[in-house]
Amino acid sequence: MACRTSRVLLAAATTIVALATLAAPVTASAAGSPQGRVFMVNPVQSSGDQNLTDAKDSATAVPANAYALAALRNLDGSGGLSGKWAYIRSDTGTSAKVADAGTYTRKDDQFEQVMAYFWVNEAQEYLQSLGFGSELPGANDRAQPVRINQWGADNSFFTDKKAEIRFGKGGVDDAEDAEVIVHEYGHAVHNAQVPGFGTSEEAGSIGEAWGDYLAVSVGAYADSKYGWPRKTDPGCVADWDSVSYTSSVPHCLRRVDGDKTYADKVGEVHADGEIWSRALFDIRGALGAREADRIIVNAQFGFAPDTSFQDAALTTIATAQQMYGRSAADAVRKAFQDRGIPGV
Ligand SMILES: [Ca+2]
Ligand SMILES: [Ca+2]
Ligand SMILES: [Ca+2]
Ligand SMILES: [Zn+2]
Repeated sequence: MACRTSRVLLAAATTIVALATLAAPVTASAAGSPQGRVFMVNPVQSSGDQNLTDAKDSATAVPANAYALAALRNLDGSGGLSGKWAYIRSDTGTSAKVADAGTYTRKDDQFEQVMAYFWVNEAQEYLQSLGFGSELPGANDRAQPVRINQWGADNSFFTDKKAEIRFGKGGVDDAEDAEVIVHEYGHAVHNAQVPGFGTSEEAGSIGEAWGDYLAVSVGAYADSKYGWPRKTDPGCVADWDSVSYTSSVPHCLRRVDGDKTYADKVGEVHADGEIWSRALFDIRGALGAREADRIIVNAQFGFAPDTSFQDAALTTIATAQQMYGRSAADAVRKAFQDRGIPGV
């Protein structure tokens, strides 16, 4: 199964320094991990500027203050973007060097490689911080292969055959938006939790919803941890990638705070995923990010590959009851009832 994003669907932290100028390469911090230049989730989200455009991948289309330097943790010391939770390959073009990771801009193919490494590592570190891989079972706690296709289409996907994520280029290069990166990583997490997950339309919709929700959750975690600005709605997914294929403002690939209910199902996984992702977003609103995400991820271990909304909702409610008791279970149930999920 390939789950598509883009136009169709589409640590012991060290310091972060917002760049004042483009000519300020910092390749390594004296005290710890090497530094990479990344977007603070994405440049639309961090600036609030809905008029940013791709401009054919030009470096000057995005101001220097949209970048930050952040620690690249868990590297294996090989000098490339290979580490405990991610390793990056590029089909064409030169592979990024860790020593240069603080110098790339968006016109460099290596920038997307650095973004992919940083955000996959960040996503797994977030899951680890929730207890997955220690107190709770690991959720894709392995080195995730990621491939950047320089000449590929404007499409990204996770392939369960190789358990590999591939990021396309075109429009805004997909790996310039952390929410696209983490969405795809969400599919990898699901597949690791339940091999082959997503064989029914409703299971596929849950997969798309989870990817969108994880993207929002990891972005919020990083914003908070590093003190990065967030100037767009928390419910908007892929504010930057979507500038190339949306005309209305704000630019969003999808939202996790929409009003769809079960009655709005159309039989397409990305569209119907917005029913489920809103429920996840409401659980977060009711219980807070940490408790909500521990319940949501832990419940997913119990989903059948072809689960229905009803069965998955009931499993999530039962997981909340078992982990946090009655009031948490009631909050989770209400979130699914508000979406009109039958039988909950
Ligand atoms: Ca680029
Ligand atoms: Ca794109
Ligand atoms: Ca966003
Ligand atoms: Zn997807």
